[in-house]
Amino acid sequence: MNIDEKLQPILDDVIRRNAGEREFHQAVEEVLSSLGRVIAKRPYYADNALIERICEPERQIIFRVPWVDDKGQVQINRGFRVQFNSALGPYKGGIRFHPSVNVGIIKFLGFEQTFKNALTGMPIGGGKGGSDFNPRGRSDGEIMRFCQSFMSELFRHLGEYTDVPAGDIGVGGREIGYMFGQYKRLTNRYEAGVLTGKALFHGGSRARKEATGYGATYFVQSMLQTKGDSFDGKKAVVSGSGNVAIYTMEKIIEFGGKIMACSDSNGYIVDENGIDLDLVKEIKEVRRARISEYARLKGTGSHYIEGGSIWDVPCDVAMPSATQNELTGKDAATLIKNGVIAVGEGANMPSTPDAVRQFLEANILFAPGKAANAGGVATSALEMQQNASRDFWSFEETEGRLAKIMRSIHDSCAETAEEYGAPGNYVLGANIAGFVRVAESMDALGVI
Ligand code: NDP
Ligand code: 2IT
Repeated sequence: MNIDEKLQPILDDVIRRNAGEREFHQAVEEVLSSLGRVIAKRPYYADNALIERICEPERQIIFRVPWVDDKGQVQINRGFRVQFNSALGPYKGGIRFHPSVNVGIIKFLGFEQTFKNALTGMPIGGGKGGSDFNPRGRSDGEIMRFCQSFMSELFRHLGEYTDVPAGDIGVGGREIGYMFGQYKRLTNRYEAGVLTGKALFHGGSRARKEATGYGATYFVQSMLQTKGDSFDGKKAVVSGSGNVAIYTMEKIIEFGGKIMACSDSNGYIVDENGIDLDLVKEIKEVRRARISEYARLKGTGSHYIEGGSIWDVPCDVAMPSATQNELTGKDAATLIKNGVIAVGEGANMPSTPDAVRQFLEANILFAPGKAANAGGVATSALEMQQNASRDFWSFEETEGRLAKIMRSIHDSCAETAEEYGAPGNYVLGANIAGFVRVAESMDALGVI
């Protein structure tokens, strides 16, 4: 990726001051690579260290999370919350529980979240949190005690007008419930707007669970429509089999597509008859088991491949929906060779820079995560709106709003790309449109 000579020193500084934070460097480099055209047109954006300030989190919190496992042993994990930018609203972004979590990963996610949230057009700033806790194989009691300990420190940094977490990898409705329960005990406030992704009876929003996957599918549908095309009859491959992947598959099937494969971190399954989503839901949402179970239970027409790359499975549409850097340059070359026409990132930064470059050079319709997966956080903002007004909307009402928001994000990325001389480049469009909104807001707030 080429970077403007005025922006290179900013990137050099970020790399120097955040040593070893590889994913954070990658996310900053990707955004800065898009901004050369903006400062050429509007040089004042490079004044007053505005871009440097946007690359520096407002606040970073790191804390000890002690808890007792089922054997009575004391365990220690590390908790994080990076409150990245509150120019547009309270910090907003998910919490990730995964053994790989470190400060660099949370910072990359918080940085991406800032622009993503700006793209939604809703009043939310950017933040992200998590822990290196590994939920795999832990009992329900252990998960609850961990969530309670995590919230026992985090609660003092949150609030419906301050910072509003939600789920991410390893954090779903169950974990949000335990964290909300502990927050409520510690504060003696039924402050529903402090967390999103809650159960309906705690003030959760209908369609929040489905929102990220549905939203990503709406975004890809809008891209296909620009070419007079649709999902109908298309073969799709969706990596992962968690929250985002499951509801991406559900919407693609509703739109007439066929899912060829999905995965977890151990391997992937292929089903020539199209993935049976009810079975995937049973395995993942109910039994919390491995995806390899699918081939065992389903039998004919399906098989499981341990390890390997899911991107070897030929498809028209690829939706990486598991984790960062899961789709490499080699995978992109395979997908292009096999005739892929559209790629939509359900996960955050799932394609490596080399993969993104190849997709753009091959003129593949490519939707970057900060635009394509913004439906989750946008629906979180709708949940906050319902909590603030003590209202509950129907599924249809909420999904209708989500669909409109995704259309508007698509159009603003497409129009921005066009305005800056790169029609069809949604990466540039998303980075510039998100940046301009954050920059304008920060500038108007004085030196903050
Ligand atoms: P889940 O925990 O529900 O599912 C994650 C899925 O990805 C699982 O199948 C998991 O497999 C797989 N996975 C996780 N880590 C790895 C890894 N290191 N290598 C290979 N596979 C892996 O998480 P979500 O579906 O919520 O999140 C998926 C992605 O979407 C993340 O990038 C997240 O940041 C992003 N996202 C999530 C949103 C949300 O609302 N939940 C909103 C926007 C983006 P296994 O079970 O084996 O670990
Ligand atoms: O990456 C993301 O956008 C999320 N994990 C959802 C954040 C949210 O606050 O709903």
